[in-house]
Amino acid sequence: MAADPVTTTAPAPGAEYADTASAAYRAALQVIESVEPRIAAATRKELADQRDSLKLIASENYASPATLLTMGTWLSDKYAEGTIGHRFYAGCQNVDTVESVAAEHARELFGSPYAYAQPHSGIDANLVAFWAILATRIEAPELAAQGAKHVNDLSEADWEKLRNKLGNQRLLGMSLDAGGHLTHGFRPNISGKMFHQRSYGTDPETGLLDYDALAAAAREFKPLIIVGGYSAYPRRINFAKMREIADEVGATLMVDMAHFAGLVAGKVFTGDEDPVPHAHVTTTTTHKSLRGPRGGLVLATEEYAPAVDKGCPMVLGGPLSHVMAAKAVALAEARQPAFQTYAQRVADNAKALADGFLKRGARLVTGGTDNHIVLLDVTSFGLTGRQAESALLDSGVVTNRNSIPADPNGAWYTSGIRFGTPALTTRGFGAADFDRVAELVVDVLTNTSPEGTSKAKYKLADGTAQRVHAAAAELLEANPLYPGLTL
Ligand code: DSN
Repeated sequence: MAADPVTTTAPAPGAEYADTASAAYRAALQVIESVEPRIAAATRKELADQRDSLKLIASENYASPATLLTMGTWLSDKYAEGTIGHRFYAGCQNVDTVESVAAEHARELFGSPYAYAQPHSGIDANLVAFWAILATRIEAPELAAQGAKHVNDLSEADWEKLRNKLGNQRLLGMSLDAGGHLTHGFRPNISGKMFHQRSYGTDPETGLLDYDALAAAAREFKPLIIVGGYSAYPRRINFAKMREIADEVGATLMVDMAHFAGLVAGKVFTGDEDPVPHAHVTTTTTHKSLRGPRGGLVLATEEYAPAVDKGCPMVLGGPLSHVMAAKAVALAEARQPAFQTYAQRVADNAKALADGFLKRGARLVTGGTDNHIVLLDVTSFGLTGRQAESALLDSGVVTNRNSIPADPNGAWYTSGIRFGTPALTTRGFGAADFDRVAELVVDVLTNTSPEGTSKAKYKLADGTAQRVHAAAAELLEANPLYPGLTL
């Protein structure tokens, strides 16, 4: 295997590798074209668009050709509900191999006693975790108390009692506007409906996670589950401290590391900042900073592993065996030393981007970053997040709008733009490039003005989009995506 097939932080892939991948994609596109040319065209166009834009969405990345190619096979055609060696269908011996290899790489990479590679996404991984915690903490003791082995052994009355118990548990998670995820107890999401939920947030002055307020909320609310982790918080978290709080109130600590799994895998977050040794259950996606295929993973202690292992068909549909295979390939890549170099560069580049904004007078939530996220408060430019996001897109800068703490514009229009460095770091961008990105973003935003009282409409000063597109093109050409890959 080439040391690092995507990033230029490691020896670039040899021409042979690029030629082989090019031939594979050309052949695949020809086959697709013969059935539905519009899909072949959209697939080609997507590569061109991704090559030609500054991808700064914090949750996106570029997977290696090996990872991508692994998904296009007949492994997709096999049903394999159940778990390794215990399936509801015959003929799953090769899927067993695939899932075992993916789980083995995940266990080794993250130092976890158990890994579950089946979740199709991060939300699925969180649902598996929730139900595994409920099964372990609520259902199993109730069955034992009734002398039953299985829920089907319960009388109707005891079953009703158990269902009421399962449906009346408490969850404490980070609020959406402080950077938490929808599945951390946001009321419109299933997590806010299946649990009595309460949120913890950040200090209004510093924007930093307030551990004392979190401990006070945990003591008062006594949740079954405390969820750690975030989608839009630009700082590291002390998971040892979170575990102490969870232990004090008898809660299970579940950490959703979807965003920063690459920084954990790459040993940028170690000790108290590595959630895996501290959490009872850790969930992640595989496609963000971890740079794998779209999908999820659950890691767990031995106590929770048996319940997590029942994720399919309890919560999940049949596993996507072709994607589990790609997870195995991407996790094997993440175990290479080059991935640690990559992960450190992701964090260094975020700092360079934040410094680039600060020196140009922009306001950042928490005043900076120490992970892969930079959250820019665009009210300082007189804009909503929606206006800023659109003006940046017109200029070839792809981001997403995001709420900021106590957001005056609500969750739809928002007041923030979230930036992330994983994708452009994969292309080879360094600190100087990210400083230039900050300059281009500030150029766009200072040349954008709201139209009337609309929170969506805006006007971009003449020539801005063209100027920024041209400058971005120089950066992108110097750091090509999939160098040598031609379709
Ligand atoms: N969509 C992911 C993100 O952008 O952070 C979370 O689900």
